[in-house]
Amino acid sequence: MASTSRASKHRVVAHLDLDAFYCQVERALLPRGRHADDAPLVVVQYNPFERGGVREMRASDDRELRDGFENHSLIAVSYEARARGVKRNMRGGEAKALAPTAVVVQVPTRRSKADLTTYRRAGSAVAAVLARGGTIERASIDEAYLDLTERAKRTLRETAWEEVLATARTSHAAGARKPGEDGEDRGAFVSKASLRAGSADAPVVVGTTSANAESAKEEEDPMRNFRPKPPDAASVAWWSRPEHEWREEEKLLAAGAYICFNLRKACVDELGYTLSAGIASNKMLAKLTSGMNKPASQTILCPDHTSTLLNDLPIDRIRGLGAKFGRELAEGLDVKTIGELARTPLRKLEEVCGEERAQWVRKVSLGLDDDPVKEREMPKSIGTGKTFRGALAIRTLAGAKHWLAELTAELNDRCDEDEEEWGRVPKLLTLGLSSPNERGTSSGHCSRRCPLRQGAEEMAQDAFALVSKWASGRATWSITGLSVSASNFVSLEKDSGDVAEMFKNARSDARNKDSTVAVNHSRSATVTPAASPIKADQIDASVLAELPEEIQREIRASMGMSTGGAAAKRKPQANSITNYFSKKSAW
Ligand code: TTP
Ligand code: CA
Ligand code: CA
Repeated sequence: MASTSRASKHRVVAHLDLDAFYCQVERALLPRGRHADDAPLVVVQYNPFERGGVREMRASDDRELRDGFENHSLIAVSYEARARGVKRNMRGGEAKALAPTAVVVQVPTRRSKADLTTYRRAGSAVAAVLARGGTIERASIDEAYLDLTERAKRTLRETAWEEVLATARTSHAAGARKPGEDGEDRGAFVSKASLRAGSADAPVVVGTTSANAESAKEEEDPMRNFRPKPPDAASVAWWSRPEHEWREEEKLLAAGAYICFNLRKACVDELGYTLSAGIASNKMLAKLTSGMNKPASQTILCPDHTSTLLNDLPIDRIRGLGAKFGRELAEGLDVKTIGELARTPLRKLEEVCGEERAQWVRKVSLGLDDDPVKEREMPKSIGTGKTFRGALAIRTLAGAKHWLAELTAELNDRCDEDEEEWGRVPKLLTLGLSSPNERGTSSGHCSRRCPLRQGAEEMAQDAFALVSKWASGRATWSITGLSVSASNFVSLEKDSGDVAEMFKNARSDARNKDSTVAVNHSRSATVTPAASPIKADQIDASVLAELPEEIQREIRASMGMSTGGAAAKRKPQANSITNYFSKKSAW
């Protein structure tokens, strides 16, 4: 059927982003009743210059600061605080001057740095709810893309159009114009203010002082630009078209808006968090629209409105055109907007940025983006390393001990993050060591491994034992590179639904207990005791294949496994001590 095959290439992609994320998490952790629910709230960074070192504040501690916050910089600002002119990157003192009733909460700290575990866990709980909608690609600690195409098709088959429409029409329609309205008005939809509305970095639209903040008058309500607004007249007109005027792709997007609304509602009902969303035909456009009507609102962008939206859009609003490259383009071509970029002849684009990039820029300027929404892959190993060249080479066991403590502390943090995201724990600790004295290897690199015991200190002890043993066999030695990695992951057998459950428990416990208890508990239940040897069936062939050949041989030999085979023959990744291990992007 022609219409089905045409419809099948249309995608429905949503981008969802939590509103004032850290603030929402912190508000939920504050004792109920201590402050009004709508009190302005800001989250501040710890003070790195604090005399006597960074104050340790665990997630479960009362982290509300009543004084001494003047120089702490703001990393998250609630919408109530934004309404009073408070912006991200201000200092705590400035925030209090603008909003004297603001609640100031400090980010949790651990080992002299910010501990984002609580926020990550909240982000995972939200992602677990959103994943009910379709393929999810988490894009940062508080945002994700969803491919809603299949779900939208099913919705249109199974749900009455009136029902879909009744919910979907609560969304703003970006770039829509009222019938008869000419193009001159379109700037209203693409101005910096409308795109950035609600952004913590944005210039604040309404100025108000604490003196008139109490005013009951509607127009002096500082929150009036920061509360969810009903869609404007142009949006309403667009949604009100009779059904026969709707094209298939528009209906699909409307179904996407219906699904997205319900997912956002589930996040509010089940977890208490609000998100804003953009629904469009690709990731780039969805991301662009999700921030247009923050907070707690969603915006749909249909194909007919895309060029209107992009026409006056400053170049730097598009992902990939924000930094140096965008500036080079703007200067080289003397253009300011995406519309101007779209009208630049391809040849001119190629002169400024080369053929390949010109193609990309052309597509982007037309609102095209075929990047699929893809679930992030689980890394096969997590590792970290450091080189010590020339005079920096390590020549004493004390030196090795110091650096191993640093490396294993980082490795442990990353294992914790990995556990939260993927619900698994590593079983194999591999030490990588480079030494000019190391004979028998072409690269001067050798590896040692042992069963992995959870915990930074345990890992440091075990890695140090491996280095000590290596050094004890040599009269003189020096180490020019050290790395530690964790691999051979074993699932904790927690499905994604449980993440939300686990987080709810952690939240209710958080006030009097360390909120990591839930995770540690489930972890200890499945961890192999440190002393138990690694058995052949505990090693995943694909993990083994990722390790350097020397380590593969060693592991196989120690477990009596046969050497060779397809996995063993596969070329390992670059053997450099620092970039060998698959890096995991933090989010
Ligand atoms: P954002 O999504 O950029 O901002 P936000 O969620 O606070 O507000 P908005 O409603 O405008 O989306 O960032 C998510 C969290 O990441 C934020 O709550 C705090 C943290 N963050 C920082 O710590 N430093 C930063 O520079 C930024 C941008 C965010
Ligand atoms: Ca956000
Ligand atoms: Ca974000």
